[in-house]
Amino acid sequence: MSVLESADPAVWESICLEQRRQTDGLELIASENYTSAAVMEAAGTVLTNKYAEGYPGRRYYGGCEHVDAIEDLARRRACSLFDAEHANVQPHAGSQANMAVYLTVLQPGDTILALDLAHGGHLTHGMHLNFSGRLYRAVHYGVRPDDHRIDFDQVAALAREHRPRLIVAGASAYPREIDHAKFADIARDNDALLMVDMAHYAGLVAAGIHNSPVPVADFVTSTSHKTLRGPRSGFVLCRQDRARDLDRTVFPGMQGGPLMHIVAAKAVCFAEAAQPAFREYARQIVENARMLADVLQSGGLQLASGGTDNHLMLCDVTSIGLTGRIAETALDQAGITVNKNMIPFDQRKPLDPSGIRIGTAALTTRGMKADEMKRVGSWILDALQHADDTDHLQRLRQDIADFARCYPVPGIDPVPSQAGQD
Ligand code: DSN
Repeated sequence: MSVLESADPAVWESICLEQRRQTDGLELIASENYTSAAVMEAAGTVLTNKYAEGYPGRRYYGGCEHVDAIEDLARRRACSLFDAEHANVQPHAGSQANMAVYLTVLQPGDTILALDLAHGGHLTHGMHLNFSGRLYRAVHYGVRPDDHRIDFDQVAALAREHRPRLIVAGASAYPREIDHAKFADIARDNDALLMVDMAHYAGLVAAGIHNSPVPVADFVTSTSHKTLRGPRSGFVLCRQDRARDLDRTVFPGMQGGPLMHIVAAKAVCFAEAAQPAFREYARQIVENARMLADVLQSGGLQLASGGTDNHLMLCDVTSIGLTGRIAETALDQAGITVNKNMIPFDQRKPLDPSGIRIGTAALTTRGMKADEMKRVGSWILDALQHADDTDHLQRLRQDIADFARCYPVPGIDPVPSQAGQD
């Protein structure tokens, strides 16, 4: 019996059930992944006990010599991985990373120009209920109606018209490679700063598969837990001349003590992402996404932009008579986890949109390749075609669990197959 099991059986039980869900299902949420056992171990250490307000060598607490070494490692590794001059690894998550940049360079009421949430942007890119939309004047560009690619003519026209202080590139639901240099040209032409939120595709950038925003952006923000496969957290990269202002914004400007156990886990993640094996992993994510997209399109699903260049795809399930909410629920019943999502120019509402978003980073971590994607794709189609047949979805769930258990989740002992059982 574990310590937690005896100390708090209720929490323990839910963790066990979640572990089982993660091993027995097909995790296709585009922003999720499975960390390595080493990252997980670092995140669950005594470092959670330590306060370390400040920065290495300049802390407001004693006893920081070891966490200083860890934060220094994390910063150096982040800079080396992304070829950046400065890294702040203290933001607790991607939202805080974005907030740090906004508070560094913007005053309340300043204008930001960012991708519309309904076209693949993020809440922190100026959504009206989010701090970013409440503190700043957000103007949004979108994708083109014909090919669902970023409409750079519109970006340039809006920049000329509104003279934003900051242009934000990057997306949460955009299946194509983003041309950072084009954004940088528009920013330069309009005396704007450029921030790239690469949270979704940071792993692809680290592996050299997606063009890097670091050489052309004033600030690059990211999470560490999506394609980068680290702990749930965030970080910011910038040039040396912005470092002091950025650091002062993060602490004392908006956060107190950094989560040093998570900073340590980020350090581990950055080292892992610098390995040749990670480059191969990232290449496989993209290959898997292309294969899955092909299978789904062959089965009658329409994909925004007609396919994918990265780790994710946006499927219009109204093309087979469903809604995003119904599709998400049916897939969940079958043990396939996705999220409902708006598609560009969606006529439906966010809580029941026309699409679902699917990503391949997590299944690729489990060692799945193109052949497995064919199987996964046909299960997705099967579940969607039987969205109102609970018995069918339950049978699929059993087949999927038997299959999924053959692909280990890092750090979790293999679960014996339950083939033949109820
Ligand atoms: N909420 C995340 C996603 O799912 O894309 C972005 O931060």
